[in-house]
Amino acid sequence: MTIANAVNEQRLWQRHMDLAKIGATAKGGVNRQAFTPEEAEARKLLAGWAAARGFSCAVDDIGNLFFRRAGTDPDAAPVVTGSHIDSQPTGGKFDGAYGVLAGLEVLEAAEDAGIVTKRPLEFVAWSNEEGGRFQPATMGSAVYTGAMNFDEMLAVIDRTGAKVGDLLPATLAATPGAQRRAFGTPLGAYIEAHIEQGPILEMEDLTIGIVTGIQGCRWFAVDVEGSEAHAGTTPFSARRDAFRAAHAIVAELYELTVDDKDILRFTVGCFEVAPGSPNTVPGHVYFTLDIRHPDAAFLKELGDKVEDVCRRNANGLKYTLRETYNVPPIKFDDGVVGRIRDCTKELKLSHRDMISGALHDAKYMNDICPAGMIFVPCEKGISHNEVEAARPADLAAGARVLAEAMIALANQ
Ligand code: HGY
Ligand code: MN
Ligand code: MN
Repeated sequence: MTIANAVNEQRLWQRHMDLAKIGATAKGGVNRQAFTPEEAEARKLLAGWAAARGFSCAVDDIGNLFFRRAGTDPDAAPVVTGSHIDSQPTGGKFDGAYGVLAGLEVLEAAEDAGIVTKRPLEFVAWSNEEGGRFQPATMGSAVYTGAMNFDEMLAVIDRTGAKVGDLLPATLAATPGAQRRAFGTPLGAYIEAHIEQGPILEMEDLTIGIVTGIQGCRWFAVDVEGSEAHAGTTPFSARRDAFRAAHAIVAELYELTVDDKDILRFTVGCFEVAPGSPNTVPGHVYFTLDIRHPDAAFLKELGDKVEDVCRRNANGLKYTLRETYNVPPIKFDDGVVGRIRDCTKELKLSHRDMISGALHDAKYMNDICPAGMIFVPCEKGISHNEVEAARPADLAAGARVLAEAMIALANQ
């Protein structure tokens, strides 16, 4: 039996439905943000499934959670797949969950088919991939490779002041039997499966996206300090209106980011006005910027203009600008990408090459080992939304490509 034949579509689908019960929202999505009790619960469920098949479990100090099926050479670096089980506040059932559960399916299919590999096979759930609550995103994978500093990440706080370092013990306690793994433990290769999160595969009626790279991304957080004042009595000349300044900054950035080709992405995802009373001139505004483009030079030039835009529009008010995330575009390993393409062709699945608009932990793995990604379609390309949907057959097709590619790499 080939591993592709052993991939079980129904089992893979049911695992998604079961995992999505943890943090389920009324609109059919999930709210399972990083380092919450819900995410810890999801870790336990995953660990139970893996233990039932005899896979060993390891965790590192930031909570990256690894499951291993042994190979014949215990000293060989594993072939690893995975993604994340944390979600956006209004997330879907598939973003991240698919990559983790496809990994579990590959290891289970290898068991079912009695396949022996030289290298161990592993799947991993990376910590805090989304970054919606704690910035930066892809925190777990970036700390693992050394691209981000562990101690600095422990000090990161959310908008309520909750600190990563204070929440980590509860996350780690979800898998008490796990071995401790050191950051940077070598990987032989890494392939991540993910829903596309965009409309191209569905529009072109294709099953597999062979991901050749990821576009670049820069995040900024801006605080503007004004003074509260009475909305009825304070003349404009006497106001220090934090909203008016923040609005001017954002308005100029929207103008700067007009792109006829619709390649550039620009998002103001958070915008908090304080104290939030109709009849008080706002004394403080906090907002975030997410800017993305596949061209490194373009992204650098545009991102570097943000400081100037803030200064010119702050209207004399004090502001602070912090860059919270800076990820240049990357290209995946030709060998891994070629392997994924070959396996897709052997399985006679329709496909195309594409670059990823979204970020993924595979970006950081690409820095330390040969890496690549597999995309499958999602309905109407909708993601970071509770209605996010994908078809069981497409999820299984992606898992089959992943399984064949991993087995091939695990015998190298
Ligand atoms: O932001 C991203 O692209 C990813 O979904 N975390
Ligand atoms: Mn994701
Ligand atoms: Mn996401």
